[in-house]
Amino acid sequence: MSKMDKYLSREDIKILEILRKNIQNNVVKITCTGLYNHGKSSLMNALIDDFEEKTFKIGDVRTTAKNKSFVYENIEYIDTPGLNARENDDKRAIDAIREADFNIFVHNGAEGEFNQPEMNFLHHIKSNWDNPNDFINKNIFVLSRADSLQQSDIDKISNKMKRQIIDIFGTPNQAINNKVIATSSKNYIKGKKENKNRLVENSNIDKIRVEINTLIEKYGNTIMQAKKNRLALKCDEYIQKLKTQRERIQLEKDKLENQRAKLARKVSEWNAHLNQ
Ligand SMILES: Nc1nc2c(ncn2[C@@H]2O[C@H](COP(=O)(O)OP(=O)(O)OP(=O)(O)O)[C@@H](O)[C@H]2O)c(=O)[nH]1
Ligand SMILES: [Mg+2]
Repeated sequence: MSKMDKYLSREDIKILEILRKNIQNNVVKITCTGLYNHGKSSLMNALIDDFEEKTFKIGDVRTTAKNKSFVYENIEYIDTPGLNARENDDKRAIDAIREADFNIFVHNGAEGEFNQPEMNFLHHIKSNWDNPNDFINKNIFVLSRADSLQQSDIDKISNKMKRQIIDIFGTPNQAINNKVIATSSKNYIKGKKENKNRLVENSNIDKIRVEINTLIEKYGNTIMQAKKNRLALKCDEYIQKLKTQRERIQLEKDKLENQRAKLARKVSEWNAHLNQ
C-alpha cells in the first residue's frame, strides 16, 4: 500500500491516474452522440478501422446502452446510448459531451433533415452551454447512411441541416461549411475489406479524420492546458479533503485526550479515597 492509498479512496486515485495518463499520452476525447439507430457505433468502428465491427456493438434495435470508450491512435472515442430512447439518456449524452474535447453528432440522412427530438436536443445545448459557439466549433455533424441517398438528396438535406444549425445557434454561414459531412460507414468498411478504393474514398470517413485533425491542431494546446488545470484543481480538491480529514482527526484526538485526563483524575480521586 503506497502512502497515497492510505489517505485517498480508490476512486480518487483512479481519477487522478486517468487525468495524469491523459496528459502524458496526449489523448484527445471525442464523444459520438445522436438518436438511437442513427449509425453512431458503426461510425466509431469505421474510425478505429475495426472492419469486423466488434468493438462498438451495432444493431437494428436500441443497441448501445451505456457509454463505451476505446483508445485508437491517441484519440479516445466514446460511443453513447441513443438520445431520446430512455429516461436519462439525454442527460448522460450531455454529461459525456461536457467531459469530452470534441463531439460528433450523427444524424441518419435517410430520414431527411434533423427531426424534432434532435432539434430539442440542440436547443437544449444552446441554452445550457456557457458558450454555445464553442460547442459548434468543436462539433462535427455527420449525415450518416449516405449510401442510401442520391447525391442531389444529400446536398439538399445537408443544406437544410446547416440552415437548422444556423437557426438554432446563430452560427455564421461560413463557420458551418465543413461542419456537415455525409458519410457511409457501410461503404467504408466494405471498401476496406474488399480493397475497393473508390468506395473508401466516397464514404467520406477520411474527411471526418481530416476535420478531427484540424480540430486537434486548432485546439490542441488549449485542451492540454485545460487538462493540466483540471488535474491541478483535482489535486487542490484532494489536499483540501486531506486537510479537513486531519482537522477532524485532531478534534477526535483532543476529545479522547480530554476523556483520558478526566478518567485519570477520577482514578486518582478514587485512589486517594481508598488510601484514606
Ligand atoms: N446502409 C447503411 N446502414 C448503416 C450505416 N451505418 C449504420 N447502418 C445500420 O444502421 C443500424 C444502426 O446502426 P448502429 O451503428 O448500431 O446505430 P447506433 O446509432 O449506434 O444505435 P444505438 O446504439 O441503438 O443508439 C445498423 O443496422 C447498421 O448496420 C451506413 O453507413 N449505411
Ligand atoms: Mg450504438
